Amino acid sequence: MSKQVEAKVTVDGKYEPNVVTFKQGDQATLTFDRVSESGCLDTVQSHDFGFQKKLPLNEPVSFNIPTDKPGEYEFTCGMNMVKGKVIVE
Ligand SMILES: [Cu+2]
Repeated sequence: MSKQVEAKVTVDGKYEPNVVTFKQGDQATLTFDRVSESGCLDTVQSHDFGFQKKLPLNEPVSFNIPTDKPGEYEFTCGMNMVKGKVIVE
């Protein structure tokens, strides 16, 4: 059985943490919680995972993260300025 795991990233002018790690095969959820207006982080996107979404203030938004392939996957703000990383190992 694969394990269900959730990683939470607080969005407060940056991503905290900006690196999250999942194990291959886990049922992984990545949740962003934007808690301040600071910065340009009202959109999160990932070309690697193929998502782009608005992050309403204080309303966590979750994504299912595929973990079938080990590697490093990037997510960024809407303008590719602030970056974070998902590691599947
Ligand atoms: Cu930005």
